[in-house]
Amino acid sequence: MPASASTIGRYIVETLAANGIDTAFGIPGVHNIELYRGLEGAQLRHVLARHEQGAGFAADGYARATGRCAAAFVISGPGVTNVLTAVAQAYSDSVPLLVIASAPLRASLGQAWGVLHELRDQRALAGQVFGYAGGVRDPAELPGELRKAFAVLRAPRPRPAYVEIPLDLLGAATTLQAERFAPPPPPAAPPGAALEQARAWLREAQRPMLVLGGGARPAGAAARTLAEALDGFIVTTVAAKGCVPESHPAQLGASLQFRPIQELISDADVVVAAGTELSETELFSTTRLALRGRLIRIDVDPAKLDDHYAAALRIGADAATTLGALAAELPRRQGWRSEIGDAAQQRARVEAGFDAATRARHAALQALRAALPADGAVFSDMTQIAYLGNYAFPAERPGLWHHPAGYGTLGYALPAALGAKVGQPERPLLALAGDFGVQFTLGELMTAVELDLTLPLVVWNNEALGQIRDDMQAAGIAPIGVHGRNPDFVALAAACGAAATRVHSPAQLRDAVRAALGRAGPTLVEAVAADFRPA
Ligand SMILES: Cc1ncc(C[n+]2csc(CCOP(=O)(O)OP(=O)(O)O)c2C)c(N)n1
Ligand SMILES: [Mg+2]
Repeated sequence: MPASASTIGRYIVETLAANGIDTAFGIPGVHNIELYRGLEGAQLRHVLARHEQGAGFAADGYARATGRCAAAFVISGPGVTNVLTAVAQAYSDSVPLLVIASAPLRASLGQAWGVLHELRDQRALAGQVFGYAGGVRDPAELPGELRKAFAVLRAPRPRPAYVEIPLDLLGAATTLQAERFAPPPPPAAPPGAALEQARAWLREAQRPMLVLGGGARPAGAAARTLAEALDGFIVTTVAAKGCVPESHPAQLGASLQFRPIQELISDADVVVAAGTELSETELFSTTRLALRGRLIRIDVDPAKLDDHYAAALRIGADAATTLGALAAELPRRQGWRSEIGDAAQQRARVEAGFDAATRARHAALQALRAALPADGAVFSDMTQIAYLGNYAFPAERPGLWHHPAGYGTLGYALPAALGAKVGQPERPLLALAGDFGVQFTLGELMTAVELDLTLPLVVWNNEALGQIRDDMQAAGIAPIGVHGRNPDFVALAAACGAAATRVHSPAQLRDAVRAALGRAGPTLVEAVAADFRPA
């Protein structure tokens, strides 16, 4: 077929490009090669991943860094099942990414013929994990399916979306023309009566507390004004980290995991929870906050106005607009912050509980902060240093610290950082993973080498599945399955064509990361945790 002929595959690529998608992370296979026909001339860059899970995480990191959606191209069957873990991660953190998958021949679907890459019901499987899972059996359905997928990607609370196309359709000729789908309507304005009620409660409140989640990331300025007027406190989830500068006297940071802060929230007489599901993933040692005050929930997602935390007042609107409207009409007055001490004092209470191992991790996090310029960002994995970093990595603005908070997936950091770097080549970024978690997706180091990405990969090596070892110890369980053998990380990275170094102190870590940020290509920096001392 001449390259100029239009096929379903080309129509899809052109539709993605027309709707602002400029990057697809993927792995081609015999089922989806028609998606690649003519790709060399399209407005869409393809990045070859080493595993579909890596492609999914990369698309997630791309979206978190840039605020724009990327695609993942995967084959039927194993390509789909491999990407699902990354999709579940993106779903739980409300991150958009678009998966375009092939499916086997239409005639074979649901027939159990045992065709290549067969799943019993691939689309139904995807439907359990994506925000929208569409599929076409007739080309005429394709524009509608893509439109529905983009509506989910662009929704006020975005989710990942999926469209599958059987392989016998992908290469078929078509007259369909790529179109730009209209953006979704803006969310509804907060109702006046609800705003009045909220103001009345806030005017009376002695101990007001704002809890800001990912949906309130753009609401930092309004939240700050409101907290100042009320003399109250702000706590954020990890997704909202830094949306109000963490040095602000009202800002307790992403500290929901700590008992003194949970108690402070219990003591509050009004809690304004904006753009957050108050998830147990933030709380670590408990599954539920004990709220005694009035709870006002603000969310664009109606399901989050009233779940296992029943709200006294539900405002189904955007956090920035609502907090802005509340802040505009509240007079400044004295509240509990002046009485019990500002955020610095509350943080000191939290940090007084840190043991020596935690303080050593703290020193390493300070070194990472010192090595990065002000806009430098971290993509972290499920590792002890990152659980602390969720709180302790200083963030004066949003978007500096990314973590697989909602689904808690090992192997996130490296591919997500890689995807972010593809989206923002000028932005200084690093990946931070544990010695075990990094091995889940270490194959993506080759992707970073191939793309010559300036990307430090810091491996916090405590020679263990450290958190699980500590949990077993605390539970009186013998430490089985928590001391896997590690590779020589430095030699392994060198064999991949990356630079690599081993460090033993915060100062060495800082200098190694600085050097890594100054060279082309990735650098693995192995931090020997046992040698790190408290500051
Ligand atoms: C995909 C997946 N499998 C298993 C787990 C459970 N898990 C959470 S942390 C962890 C240990 C990670 O070890 P490492 O990366 O070395 O980090 P450390 O706790 O030692 O800092 C495990 C197995 C998980 N979160 N995700
Ligand atoms: Mg470890």
